Amino acid sequence: MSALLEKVRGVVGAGNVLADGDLSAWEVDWRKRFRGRALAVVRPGSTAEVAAVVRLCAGHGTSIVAQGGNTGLVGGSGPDASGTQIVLSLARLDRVRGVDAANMTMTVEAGCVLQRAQQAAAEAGLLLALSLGSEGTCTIGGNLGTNAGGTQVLRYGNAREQCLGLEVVTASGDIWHGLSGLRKDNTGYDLRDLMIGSEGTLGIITAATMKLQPRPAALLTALATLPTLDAAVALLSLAHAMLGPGLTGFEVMNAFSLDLVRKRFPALRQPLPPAPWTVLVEQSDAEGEAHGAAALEALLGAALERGLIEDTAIAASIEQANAMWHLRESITLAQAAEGPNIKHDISLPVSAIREFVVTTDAALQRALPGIRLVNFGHLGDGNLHYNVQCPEGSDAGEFLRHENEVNAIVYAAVSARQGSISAEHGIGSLKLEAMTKHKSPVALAMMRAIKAALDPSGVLNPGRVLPPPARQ
Ligand code: FAD
Ligand code: 2HG
Ligand code: ZN
Repeated sequence: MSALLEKVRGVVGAGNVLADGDLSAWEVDWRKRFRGRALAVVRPGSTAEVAAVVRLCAGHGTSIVAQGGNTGLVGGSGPDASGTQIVLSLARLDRVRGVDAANMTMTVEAGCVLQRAQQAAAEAGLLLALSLGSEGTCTIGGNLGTNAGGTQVLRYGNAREQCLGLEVVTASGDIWHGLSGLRKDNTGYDLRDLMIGSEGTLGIITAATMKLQPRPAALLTALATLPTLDAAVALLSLAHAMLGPGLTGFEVMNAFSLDLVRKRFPALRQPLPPAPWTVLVEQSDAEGEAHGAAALEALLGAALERGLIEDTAIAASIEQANAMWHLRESITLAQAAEGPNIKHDISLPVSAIREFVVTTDAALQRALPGIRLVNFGHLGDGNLHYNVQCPEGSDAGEFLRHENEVNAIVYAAVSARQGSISAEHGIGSLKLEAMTKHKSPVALAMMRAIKAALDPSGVLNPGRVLPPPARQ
């Protein structure tokens, strides 16, 4: 038994240091693409315990991987294969510390599951406007660690925009008490924004103060089918013009995304017939159901008149709205059921998306005939999940040997259009190579300088986010 673990047991209690048995829930990522081995999984119960564990690990030169719900999609939340790293699970820091209704904020511990935080805000009559398909499992700490996006970004912004303050344990085991609920604070460098999106490499978030929003009086949801992606982009412009800030969701799905859902989840009813593209529009209305329905109907009517859409279905109940969202959120699960695949979480100027898709689809088909594109995502944010599944009937696992070739085609096309190779999921281990190729040397050098200043011994999630300089 290592001397370090003995000391860590003294801090968090023996029952909260898991070193034997099956640790795969912490060691294997959600997609089962990354399988590491941990020295132990440590589950502190307070910020002071997190700080004490970090101090002990730093003293022993043992590195730490912070973990929330382990739903990350880029291989950043589990240990490497060395068997020497501690997985620091924040799961026991799961309290809602408080809601300040007048300030429209809530303070939540890092391990609080997003859905529970949303519920606590709702109980106070307010809205925590962060929403992801993984919200029943992912945590506030992971959301901020990855600067998660999700389905309401076009109206409320991503996790960064929703966070006002943080409490963080630094690499040396100090506690930064930055839980401010202030909307204005220009006192020097923004440490909060540095921590958000740093994927556990600069500090361990133990709590956050999040902005809350007024709850809309009504939520209206509709699906529409479209002949082309051009039409979807035109519908987005029309929706901005006609719904203004009421437009809170605009998701796009290509035909194959929904085919896969039909194949893998035949019990899910699809209200509209198959079409080249389907869009899900969500409108939040401050004035109520009737006003909202009239606005959404006016939008869809105008779109029909202009020939942008072919068919529509407006949800007549909350159950129908949930079923529409469920279809959209099932694409990732249907893809996982179909077998290993190559994911791309890219963003582009909305104006460049159609041309990108037409050109890149063709380039991929030339390189690997028969590949199937599961192309869906947050069109309102210019963010596509441009995922590649192997040709029908071929071996999905074996197909992954083409990953570098596929990535080279997709990322070159993204970079040529000033896009991003990671819109919302982060870099983790999965995109280190792409960081080297597509992030400028100046940006990488500044990032390395920040890492060296805040974590000089490389204790926090080493090897993630930043490719080693030699790989440049
Ligand atoms: P983890 O997976 O545990 O960790 C993710 C990263 O954050 C790791 O690098 C980890 O070290 C770091 N981290 C975790 N906790 C802390 C902490 N307390 N302090 C510092 N660093 C920390 N993502 C989106 O952006 N938008 C989506 O729409 C979306 N939908 C998804 C749907 C499904 C079905 C799945 C499986 C995933 C989806 N994701 C989405 C990805 C994932 O859910 C998000 O990245 C989420 O924010 C991760 O939260 P987590 O608690 O699971 O973090
Ligand atoms: C979503 O938008 C998630 O559903 C997951 O970001 C995307 O599976 C994916 O590639
Ligand atoms: Zn997404």
